[in-house]
Amino acid sequence: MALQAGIVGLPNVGKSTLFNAVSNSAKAQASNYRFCTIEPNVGLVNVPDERLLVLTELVQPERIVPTQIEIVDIAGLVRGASKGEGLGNKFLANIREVDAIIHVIRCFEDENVLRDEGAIDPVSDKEIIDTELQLKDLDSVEKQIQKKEKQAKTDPKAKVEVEILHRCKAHLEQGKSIRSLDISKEEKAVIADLFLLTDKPVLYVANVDEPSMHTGNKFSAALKEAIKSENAEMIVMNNSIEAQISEMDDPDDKALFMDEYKMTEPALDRLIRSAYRLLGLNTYFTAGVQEVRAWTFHNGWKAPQCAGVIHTDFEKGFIKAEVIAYNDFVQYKSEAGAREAGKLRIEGKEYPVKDGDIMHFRFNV
Ligand SMILES: Nc1nc2c(ncn2[C@@H]2O[C@H](COP(=O)(O)OP(=O)(O)O)[C@@H](O)[C@H]2O)c(=O)[nH]1
Ligand SMILES: [Mg+2]
Repeated sequence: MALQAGIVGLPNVGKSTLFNAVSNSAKAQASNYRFCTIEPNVGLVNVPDERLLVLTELVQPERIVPTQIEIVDIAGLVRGASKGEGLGNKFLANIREVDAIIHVIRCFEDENVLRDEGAIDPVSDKEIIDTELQLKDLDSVEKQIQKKEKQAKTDPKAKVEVEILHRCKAHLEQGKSIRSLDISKEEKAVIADLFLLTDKPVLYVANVDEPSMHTGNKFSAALKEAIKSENAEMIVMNNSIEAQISEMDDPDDKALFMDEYKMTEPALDRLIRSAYRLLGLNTYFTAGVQEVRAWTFHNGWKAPQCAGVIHTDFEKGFIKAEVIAYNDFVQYKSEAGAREAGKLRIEGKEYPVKDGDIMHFRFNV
């Protein structure tokens, strides 16, 4: 059910270090929350949300349940992967399964950490990975063109599809990713079942050395410049420090350590929140004395569909929803307080749920 973000990048850029940080921090939370390592390289991690803490203060529930996403460590992408280098095809298949990509790029110098690609060069590193993914997509698109061209002789719909596929092909051949192709929603449906790798939303992690973790460095600056036109987010962080933080069990030690590095929160939290947004996800809450809980829904979902996240019966038997905006709940301190202030709204089937809404569903069974 949880959506997946896959960590990709060249070897020795800090992917596994990042994954370990994710997985350690998830384990640390495990006493309170659900956590499982689904496979050695897949971890389910809580989405950090301040609002959950605020609601907990107000409601004093027995239990707090955050919402989660899955993070996958996808190793083995190297130059030539699209031609099968370094088990390339297997790893590209793994990327096909994820919903979003976290692209880690080395922006630190360290002679002790091996590197095949010469001097540190984040822009060229990014291009190597992009090229492999684009070549693989080109493969998929060309195969599809062959298939559709036969149909196009008799089927006008297939003819239109072939035209769209040719636009994709030309775009990829120019060394561009499908996510930057100017294409309408309807046209996009034609290529949806190809699960093109370069169509997936991407988030860049500039893995910098410790002195640059707050400011970035010349490498991360170059990367930022290179992705300017992509409208993509870039997070500057030091994956080694994150891994160290995640290994600390004692909260006081952790606070002291972070203080020393002038950090107000682990950069990992920022990363997970960004990945969550990248996946197009929002959160609504249920807030009762038994449980304060965060639930994930997709941008644009209406009340019944959101109710279905809790249970399919909630969606099928949906009658109405009682809704309190997060800020109102906080201002009036409780459901009763918000109700008295006239801030509890009754909403029907057409209500588009907003991020932060506190929901109470009424339904028939
Ligand atoms: N100096 C430095 N070394 C790092 C950093 N992040 C990771 N490393 C080291 O780089 C090596 C490769 O890291 P790893 O996470 O295994 O890379 P992967 O191949 O991308 O999974 C390990 O020895 C890490 O300790 C960093 O931010 N700075
Ligand atoms: Mg690794």
